[in-house]
Amino acid sequence: MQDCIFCKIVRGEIPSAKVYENDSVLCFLDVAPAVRGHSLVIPREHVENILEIPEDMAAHLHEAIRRVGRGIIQGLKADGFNVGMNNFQAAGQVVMHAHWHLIPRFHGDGLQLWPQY
Ligand code: D5M
Repeated sequence: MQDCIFCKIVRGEIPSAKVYENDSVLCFLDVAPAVRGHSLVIPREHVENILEIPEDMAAHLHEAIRRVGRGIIQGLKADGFNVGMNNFQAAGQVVMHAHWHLIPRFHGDGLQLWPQY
């Protein structure tokens, strides 16, 4: 996708702070982090949302999310992490290239990411 900002990151046309990559997946730091280490995991191939992700791609993404999550726990000494995804504009998706937010969490950090039900 020519104009997609995450496709431009995949192609190396705009810079990113890469955290992890393999043949099918890329992970880089979010430019507007909720906390230090807030990372985004994306498929290299352009798909808009979770409904468009084929099974084989889902397996690669799942494995990458686990790897980056382990890195957040071990590298940042986080106590936990949130995995979140916005799908479609109504749910807050701004970049229309599927991506997962990985947000490091610390005991007592007071971060409120989603409404409390
Ligand atoms: O979140 C889209 C996220 O993408 C938002 O947290 C900012 C981030 N973003 C946007 N542009 C960039 C670049 N160039 N580098 C890194 N991060 C970026 P959404 O779930 O679509 O609301």
